[in-house]
Amino acid sequence: MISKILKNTFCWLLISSVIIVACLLLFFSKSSSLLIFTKSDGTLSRSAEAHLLHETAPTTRNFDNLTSKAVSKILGLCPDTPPDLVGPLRVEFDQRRSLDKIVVEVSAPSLRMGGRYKPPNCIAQHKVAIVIPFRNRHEHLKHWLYYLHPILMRQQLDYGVYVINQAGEGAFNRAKLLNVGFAEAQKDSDYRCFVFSDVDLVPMDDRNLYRCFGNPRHLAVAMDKFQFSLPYQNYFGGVCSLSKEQYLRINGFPNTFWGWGGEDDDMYNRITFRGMSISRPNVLIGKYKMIKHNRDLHNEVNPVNPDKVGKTRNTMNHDGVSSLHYKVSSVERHPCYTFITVDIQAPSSVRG
Ligand code: UDH
Ligand code: MN
Repeated sequence: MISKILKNTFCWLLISSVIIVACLLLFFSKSSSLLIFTKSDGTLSRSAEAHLLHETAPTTRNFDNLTSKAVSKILGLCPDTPPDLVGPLRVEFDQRRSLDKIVVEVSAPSLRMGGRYKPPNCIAQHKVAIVIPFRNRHEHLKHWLYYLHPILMRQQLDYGVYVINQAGEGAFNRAKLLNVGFAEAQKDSDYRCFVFSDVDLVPMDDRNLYRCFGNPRHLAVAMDKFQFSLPYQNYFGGVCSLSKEQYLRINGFPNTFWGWGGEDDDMYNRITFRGMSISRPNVLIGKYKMIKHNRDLHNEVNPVNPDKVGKTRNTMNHDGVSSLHYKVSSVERHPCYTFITVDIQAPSSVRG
């Protein structure tokens, strides 16, 4: 009898201590995720690498299954220079593309719904949201997806593609849509870096890295439409990248530039007024092809925008991500992009 009671007590003690140990293990593994540090350019620090190595190491998982499969799960940080880049690329826009075909062509086991991707064989150093301002450019978007997904994969980024679609027929506002993309992408994941790209621009060299740097980066430095050179020294249009810290330091993009022109120059001013400079690739690596198009309806040149660029110093503190108001109409997850339709309270014409 006594031995039975002892046996039962021992069993209960054993079971409860196993549960307590399991709970403690779970608690410490969760709280240690707070130890991930990122630098101002959005990259992971070495302590984060150590942590991630630890987290993926089989030692924290099942000791019994220390098989070769488990060993292959020990991932290191991806190298600074991605090993599979090919350099110059051939980019052509003459054929019409089918989205279904693109989905098959760019598909990779690690590409998930909504256009989210992580490199399968290493831990990405760069967690990047790609934000595209959009309205009624579906043909352009297909070319962009077809070319960019393979490039971004070769660059070993942990990335997501966010197409921010302006609802309605009002005046177009590229910069406000980009602010919306910054806010919306972060609802998905803790992005550290943001690449803002026009839908009609495709890089002609995969060494042009879609990541963040010590200063805000201008990527589209040599477009075909400007004879493969900068149209002027302070140009910051087309494609750029900013870390979360850099973006917040300048209060993001302005919200008040309706119609075409000026918002990129305002960004240039914001960056220099906050004591930063522009980082750029060289003109060989920074070549871009733009899909030829006419000016869109409701995105006419706005003659008041250049005047506004003269006032950035006064406006930037109260016109930006801090004063951003919009309403999400829908969020659609497609196989290779997330499509977010937003009402940005647009006036009916660019002059308000
Ligand atoms: N965009 C849209 N829909 C629009 C307007 C703009 O999606 O209706 C987005 C798109 O991502 C585009 C970006 O905003 O790439 C910039 O607009 P844009 O391509 O019109 O600007 P860009 O400077 O062209 O390239 C200006 C008009 C050029 C007319 C040339 C006629 N030969
Ligand atoms: Mn264009």
